[in-house]
Amino acid sequence: MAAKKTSTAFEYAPAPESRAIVDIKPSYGLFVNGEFVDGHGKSFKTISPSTEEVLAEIAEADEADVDNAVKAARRAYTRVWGRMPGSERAKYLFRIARIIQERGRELAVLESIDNGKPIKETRDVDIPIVAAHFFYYAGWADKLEYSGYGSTPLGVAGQVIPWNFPLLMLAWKIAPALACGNTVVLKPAETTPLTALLFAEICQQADLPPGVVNIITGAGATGQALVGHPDVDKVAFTGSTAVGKAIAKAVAGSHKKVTLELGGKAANIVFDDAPLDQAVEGIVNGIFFNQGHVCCAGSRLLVQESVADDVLARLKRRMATLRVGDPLDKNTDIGAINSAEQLAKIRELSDIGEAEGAGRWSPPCELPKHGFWFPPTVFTNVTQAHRIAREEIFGPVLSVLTFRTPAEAVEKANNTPYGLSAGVWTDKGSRILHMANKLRAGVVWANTFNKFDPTSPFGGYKESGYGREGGRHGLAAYLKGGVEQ
Ligand code: TAP
Repeated sequence: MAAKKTSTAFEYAPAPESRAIVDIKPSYGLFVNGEFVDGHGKSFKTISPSTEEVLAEIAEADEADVDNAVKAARRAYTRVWGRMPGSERAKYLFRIARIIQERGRELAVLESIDNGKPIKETRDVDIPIVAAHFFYYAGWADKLEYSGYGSTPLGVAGQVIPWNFPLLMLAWKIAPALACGNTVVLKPAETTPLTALLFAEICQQADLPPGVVNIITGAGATGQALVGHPDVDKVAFTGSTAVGKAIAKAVAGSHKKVTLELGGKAANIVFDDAPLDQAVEGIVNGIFFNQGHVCCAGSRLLVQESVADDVLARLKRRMATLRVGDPLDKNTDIGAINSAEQLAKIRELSDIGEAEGAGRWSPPCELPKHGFWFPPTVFTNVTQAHRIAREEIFGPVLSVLTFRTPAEAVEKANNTPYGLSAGVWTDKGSRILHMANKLRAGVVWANTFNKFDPTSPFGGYKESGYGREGGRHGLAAYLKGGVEQ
């Protein structure tokens, strides 16, 4: 037995937000059937977007690896998980939730390093909501007969997630799937695999039966092999509308059930009777939270003409206080853009906005020399025809449009192929109800923005996808009696 370590008051202990509290291995295999195994395919590097430092070498699952993972999930479903009483499954989910809380700082630091998002967000938003998701669905596991969707699981779920909320998207996918008695094979995004791999270790720590959760890393081809695998019963995808459409076509005519959570171009609507300082906080949170890498980001500000100049002046003052920089600095408001590719897209669309005649403004801000960065940016004099008002930029870039009447606000807000979320700022309760009825958006926030809770369903209309995640509705996607809405 190792000698017990004695500690003195002066012993060095890494600060809770420091890099030293995470153990990043030089290389990672695939997590299949409860253990880490070598892949048959090649490997790729994951880098820190704030420094461009190579963090680790990651296995790239090929078709044979995907097949092994699906087979492991099928075995675990047939022999163990699909037969286990819900009350027993709940114990594992509660255990996972508690370990996530215990290892919360480690998960938060690792997420900030691999994704680039500020530690104050990973620590105070992402990871607490991840744990809450597991707690919430653990509570459902033995009460499925009250769900309204029956209590029969589907089988094996193939899940593909994006890079903007790596662990949170994993929780949205895995917690309800497991609670309902399904087993899963999940593919994290290529640029952010590390917290999913740490989650695999947490599954081991929780003694989750082998094969119930399998994590396979890789790029788009790995995701394609997973969703196309004939023994997958359920496909759950979060990502771009383009890939979502390709997946819908690929699974059309098969037995597979599909949930798609896709892009957005949300309107954040500010009426002249709104508390303006509060609204400005909501605008900032709506578009600069997570560098604007948010599917439901309030990327279009619709402000009533009579207060437009006032709101814009306040917004610019507030934007000048935002700190851009090191994701591990607790004072950082805006971290790194997730990849060079994403930075190029943001730059391209912003340049197009300028070329199309909109007014571009960013506060003076010194960006770090290494890594991928973009300053908080606002475009004024934007019209509905401008590409920056129509296309998802997925970065810290806000387009400002104005309106005179509530009817005009509704028309402009709904004038988009997307329909994921919207925000309304007003003092009048009746107006909130009226707008919520008229807006074609899955979520409408009133006098707040970007609020997430495991008990609330989340999902889109139109090209933002179909199916709901979260809440009781989120169970429908993983039970035989559930119909996708
Ligand atoms: P995508 O490029 O669509 O990638 C999403 C995931 O799909 C990644 O894991 C990706 O792998 C994989 N993938 C790529 N091509 C595939 C294919 N042909 N078949 C199967 N899987 C494939 O999106 P992204 O750039 O990572 O994420 C940004 C988008 O996600 C935005 O449009 C955003 O709005 C949307 N999003 C939506 C939501 C909700 S809840 N509606 C939440 C977050 C993000 P690689 O990463 O390795 O390419």
